[in-house]
Order: sequence, then C-alpha cells, then structure tokens
Amino acid sequence: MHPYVEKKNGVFPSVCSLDCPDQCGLLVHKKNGKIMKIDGDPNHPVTKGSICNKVRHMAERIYDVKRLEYPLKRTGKKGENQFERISWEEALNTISSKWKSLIETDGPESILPYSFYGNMGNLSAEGMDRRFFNRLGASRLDRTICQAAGSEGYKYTMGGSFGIDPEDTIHTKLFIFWGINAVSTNMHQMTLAQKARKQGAKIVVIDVHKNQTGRMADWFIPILPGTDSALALGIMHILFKEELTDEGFLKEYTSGFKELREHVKQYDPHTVSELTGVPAEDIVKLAKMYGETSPSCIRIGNGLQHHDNGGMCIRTIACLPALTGQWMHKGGGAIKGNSGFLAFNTNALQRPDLLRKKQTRTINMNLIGEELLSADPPIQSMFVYGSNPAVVAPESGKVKKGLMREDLFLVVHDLFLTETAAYADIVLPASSAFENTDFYTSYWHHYIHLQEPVIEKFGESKSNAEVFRLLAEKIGFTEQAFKDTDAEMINQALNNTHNPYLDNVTFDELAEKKWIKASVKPLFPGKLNTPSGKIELYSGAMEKAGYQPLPVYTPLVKESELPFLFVPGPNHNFLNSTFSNNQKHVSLEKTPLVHINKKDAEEAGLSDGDTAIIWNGRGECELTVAAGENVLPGVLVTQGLWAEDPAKKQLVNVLTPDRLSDMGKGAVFFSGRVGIKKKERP
Ligand SMILES: Nc1nc2c(c(=O)[nH]1)N[C@H]1C(S)=C(S)[C@@H](COP(=O)(O)OP(=O)(O)OC[C@H]3O[C@@H](n4cnc5c(=O)[nH]c(N)nc54)[C@H](O)[C@@H]3O)O[C@H]1N2
Ligand SMILES: Nc1nc2c(c(=O)[nH]1)N[C@H]1C(S)=C(S)[C@@H](COP(=O)(O)OP(=O)(O)OC[C@H]3O[C@@H](n4cnc5c(=O)[nH]c(N)nc54)[C@H](O)[C@@H]3O)O[C@H]1N2
Ligand code: SF4
Ligand SMILES: [Mo]
Repeated sequence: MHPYVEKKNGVFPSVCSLDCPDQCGLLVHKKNGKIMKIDGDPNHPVTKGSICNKVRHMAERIYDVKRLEYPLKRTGKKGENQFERISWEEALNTISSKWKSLIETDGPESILPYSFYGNMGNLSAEGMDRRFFNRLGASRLDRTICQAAGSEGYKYTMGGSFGIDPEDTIHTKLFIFWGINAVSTNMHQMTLAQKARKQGAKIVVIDVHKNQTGRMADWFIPILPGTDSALALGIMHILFKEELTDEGFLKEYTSGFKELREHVKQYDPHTVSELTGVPAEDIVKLAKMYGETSPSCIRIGNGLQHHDNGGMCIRTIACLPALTGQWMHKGGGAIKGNSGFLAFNTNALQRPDLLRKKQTRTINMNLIGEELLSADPPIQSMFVYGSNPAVVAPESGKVKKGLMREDLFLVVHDLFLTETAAYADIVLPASSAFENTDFYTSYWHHYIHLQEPVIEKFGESKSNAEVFRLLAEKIGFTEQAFKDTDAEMINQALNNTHNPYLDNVTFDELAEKKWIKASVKPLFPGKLNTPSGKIELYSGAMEKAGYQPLPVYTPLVKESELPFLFVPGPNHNFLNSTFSNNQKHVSLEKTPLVHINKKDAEEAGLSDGDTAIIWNGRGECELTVAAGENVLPGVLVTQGLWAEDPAKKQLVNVLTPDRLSDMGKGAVFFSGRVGIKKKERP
C-alpha cells in the first residue's frame, strides 16, 4: 500500500486529473481514510493555491452514492439501466471469451476501443490500453473530438503545439481571448491577465457569446460564428497598410510575407465587417491596438475550431503575432496549446510495435454513430473508457441507434453508470485518479506532475492500466509490456523522448519533487518544426495537402435554410459531461439556458423563462429562454453537456452535425443550424 494511502489522516499533494488546461496542483485533506476537502496547493508555481469550484466539490463526486463499486452485467434491454452485480472473474471471462470468438469469426478489427481524456493521466488515457489494443490488432480510434482541427491548422503555421509560457504573460500588455471562455475553462490564464491588468494591460475578448469572460473584458467584440478568420485577415490588411508590421522579424523568421501582403488587400474593413458582423471602425481600432501594443498575447480557444472551417481559422489567427514580431518579446505571441513542450516517448508508452506492422483500420470518434450503424465490416464490440459518447459525440440520435444494436457487445469502464453505460453488456467500475499512480503533462503550462494514490480504491474499482493488464492475461498475451508496473511505464515514457525540454526527468525525481518544469526556451530566436524552419505565412505543405497555401476565409457549410446558428459549448460547473450527474454541480449550474437576441426573441414570441423547442432535421431539444444582448441576431448559444433525463430534452448533441472540419477530421459542434419556437403548455 502506498504510504499516502496508509496514513488515515493528513494532507497530501496531488494534481487535477480533469481535461482542463490549468492542471492544478492540489492538496487532498484526509480524515479517517477519506477525503474531507480538496484545496489548491499554494506552492504550485502557476496555479498558486486557487482551484475551480468543480474540483472543490470533487469529494462529493468521489463518494457519490451512485458511484460504481462492482462489475455489472445487463439484465434488462439495452438502455433500460437494469444490471446485476457480478464478480471481476465473471466480467473478464465474459469479455475475453466473447472477444476470442469474435476474433475467430470476424477478426480483431471487429473490436473498437472508444476513449478520451476523462482522466488526463497518461497511463490512464494512453498507456496499457493502447498496448493491449495494439497487440489485439483491434480497429484504431482517431481521437479527434477536441482539438484536432486547430492543432493541424496551428501546426502548419507554427510547426507544432508550441506557444508562449503562460507564466510570462504577467508581462503582457494586451490580451486577446479569442474563442475561449477562459473564466470557466482556463481560469489561471484569467488570473494572470488580471495581474497584468494591474500593470496597465488591456483585455479584449472576441466571442459569439458575452459570457463570464466577455463580461470581464475591457473591450468585448461580438462576432458571427465561424467568421473569425475573416476578422484576422482584416487585421492583417490594416497592419500591412498602416505599416504596423515588424519587417525585420518578417524577413528573418517567416516565409511568404510578401505574398501575404498582396493577398490580404482584398480583406478591407468594409468587406470584413459584412462577413463578421463587427463594425468596420472596430476592425480598424482593433488592428491599430494590436499593431501598437507590445507584448501582446492571443489566447486561441477551442470555440474556433469546432466549426467547418476551424483548422484554417486557427492557422490564420496563428499568423498574427508574426506580423508584429511579438514572439521576440517576453509575454508576446500566442497560446493555442503547449503540449509540444512536454512531449514524452509515446512509442515506449503505447508500443505500436505490438501491432506487428498490421494495417488496421481507423474509425473517427466523431462519426461513431454512423460507424456503428454502417461500418463495413461491422463493429461488433466496443470498449468505452474515459469518455461518454452517448452525450458528448455529435448527432446523438445516430449514436444511440448504434448503441441500441442488439448484436453490439458493449463494455463500459467508468466511475458511474453513464448514459453510454446504460447500453452496455458489461460495466466495469473505475477507480478515481486519487486512487491511482499516473503522470500528467499540462497542455497549457510547462509542468509535468506525478500523481500518487492518496486513498484506497473505492469498492472493487480498478484503474484503466489494471483492467488492461488483467485482460491481457486472460487473453493470453505473454509479452513483458503487459507486466510492466506503473512506475516502469512512467520511466519508459520519460526515457529517450527526443524532447530536449524533458531531459533527465525520471519517476524518482518526480516522486521527490511532485512537479518539474520542462526546461523551455523561447521559440525565437530559433528554428521551428515547419518545413522552412520559419513561421509559414505561405505554406507549401498546405498546398501539397490540398489546402490554400495562404490563410483564407471560407464560410460555414449552409446545411439548411433554418434561421439560427446553434453554438452548444461547455459550461462553468461541469467538465464536458463529467459532474452533470452530481447533484452539487447540477444545483450550482441550475438549468440549461438558450441565449437569444432580444429582437429574435420578440419575433419568435419568446420571453425570458419560456421553454423553447430548438429543432432541426436531426432532432429537438428543450431549453429555457434567456433573451437579451448576449448574442447577435441569428445566433443561439447554450452551455453544458447536461445529463440525459427522460423528462427533459436537454441533450444538445441531438442537434449537432457529424460532418468533419476542414482539417484534422475534427468535430463541428458549433456549425449546425436550427429553428426555435415556444413550447406551449399542455
Ligand atoms: N468549466 C469547464 N472547463 C472546461 C471544460 C468544461 O466543460 N467546463 N472543458 C474542457 C475542455 S475538454 C476543453 S476542450 C476546453 C474548452 O474551452 P474553450 O477553449 O473555452 O472552448 P469552448 O468553451 O468550446 O468555446 C470557447 C468560446 O468560443 C465561443 N465560440 C464559439 N464559436 C465561436 C466562433 O465562431 N467565434 C468566436 N470568436 N467564438 C466562438 C463560445 O461562445 C465560447 O465562449 O475547456 C476545458 N475546461
Ligand atoms: N455539444 C458539444 N459537445 C462536445 C463539446 C462541446 O463543446 N459541445 N466538447 C467536446 C470536447 S472539447 C471534448 S474534449 C469531449 C469530451 O468528452 P468526454 O471525453 O467523453 O468527456 P466527459 O463527458 O467528461 O466523460 C469522461 C468520462 O470518463 C470517466 N472517467 C474519468 N476518469 C476515468 C478513469 O480513470 N477511467 C475510466 N475508465 N473512466 C474515467 C468519467 O466518469 C466520465 O464519464 O466532448 C466533446 N463534446
Ligand atoms: S478543473 Fe481545471 S481549474 Fe479546476 S482544479 Fe482541475 S485543473 Fe484546476
Ligand atoms: Mo476538449
């Protein structure tokens, strides 16, 4: 037993496991062997003791009466939520014998893992599971639901997920929070911006919704969904025209600035205003502010890339700091994602060699509904862990139909009986991150953390790594890869990383220090991972891949004539669908709202507090009306991936399209069209 677990009382260091850029250092307070309280660790260099309300109330989730304690097998029909307790032995035997027979009749590709970052721990999310499914030769999953489009777009411009060190943003003089609801989703970047504001920095927020973050801004700029690349090109137009560019930087560290200068002449303020809904004078004012303030930092959010044109949009915005040479100034540049600095040895962790060169098919997680219904040859079994596709994947109607398939053998490993688990044949209880050993690498700050278990495993729950070790044994895999301990796997992942920023970090050193900062250096002066080694304003690689080599604006797909664009993002008190089943968090969030412009509300005969039916060809949803000036006409915004509740139609993904974005095969949750009408009382 780990010494932290052995001690019944005390305060223990930990790290937040949730899919959130902040990756806070935590202190777990224990009494009689149970977590009493979770606080921020005041010694953590970035998060400095403050944490969000969600995780302050995490203990209520850990000990929720609904938490799974034992393996279950289904006794009722799929979706009816009727299960009975079974032993681990029976659960593992059922899975392994079903899979062995499927492998014989249909081949291993009839089995599909489906997972995401419900637990950001690298062992949990991409460790023993990957080894196991590689060795099995199962279908592979393309994990594209979150940042695929933007990461590809950013990479074309900047060569990888590298931005500025958030700790440097205390020096920043101008923040542009662009398509990010940072107050809810990256609170410590907001704290840093507030600190900088005390030294005179300004905060600009560009969003389709004036939410908590917009309300904090010195200047909030509302924009029409999916038009941000046009705004960025309009800013470039003015920067070049007014000679606010840094010619020295452009010559030394970028390629294609001459072509770009010519190209953006077409994006004059009048044209851009028509496209974006931003007044021409505001475009000019913003461009001048950007051109004249240094250091400036653009925090590029996820909202931009959940659109049909998301990849190009982020590729375009990523060009901006180069025009004014911001990368040369401490606190200047952009942050889209910083995972590149903490890249570890994924081959050693995931062991693709266990596939033995087999060319297995890949299934895109955003198309899971469609694929369950029509993949050829069919998916006969799916193992879901660390994700809740019935709620989070686009076109929920199709996803459910797929999960309902009588002949689909579904296994779900989770802490709770999620909406997805309701369709499972076998449900396995997962231990929480506080019960496991794992290592964590933030995608925003530059620290790597070790998580050591602080409490005993809940009931009979097991970690992801344990489950796949046991399954490997049952199936009869004898490789050493399946016997490696957690500590061994962590050392393998940290060894030979080809990442100079992570030199010499080991498990033992992490165990001693709890967190270690990657030895990062500023990107410039220096060479990037792009083909030219420079920031690619013109990208030959994009041209080769069939994209426009220069940044452009492409309108969203007009999927129907319905009058509204529908933007269903995450909310403040849940983390995706996590916490949507915990009473405390639901009571903090109250009820799902649909924000509509006053004018549109009047026309539709809707007032505050009405229940509205939001609908399209895919389905319908019922939300409470909030009419006002928080969104532009023609836009509806709602927040939160609420739990399924038969009495309330609040599954927003019933309405979202399962098209794929321009790059990275990403999800386009925010590019769907809908109508809205009042729900008359019966
Ligand atoms: N509290 C909380 N924190 C979270 C999460 C959560 O669910 N809850 N989820 C975590 C995860 S997995 C992720 S990926 C991140 C996501 O967090 P963010 O990066 O903040 O992304 P979103 O919340 O999806 O969208 C950000 C903003 O983009 C706006 N937006 C949508 N479309 C457009 C557009 O076309 N143009 C512009 N300018 N703005 C647009 C939305 O109104 C929203 O305010 O947060 C993480 N942190
Ligand atoms: N409409 C709309 N849909 C969206 C989004 C949006 O903005 N709008 N955002 C999208 C984005 S950015 C993302 S990242 C996805 C996120 O989608 P998911 O990754 O599915 O996230 P969650 O809904 O939080 O589900 C995570 C699940 O993992 C479980 N879990 C936690 N820890 C462990 C563990 O250690 N082991 C196992 N086996 N299970 C564990 C949790 O209990 C929870 O049920 O949603 C996407 N869906
Ligand atoms: S969810 Fe984010 S802000 Fe909240 S404790 Fe975890 S890392 Fe920190
Ligand atoms: Mo995400």
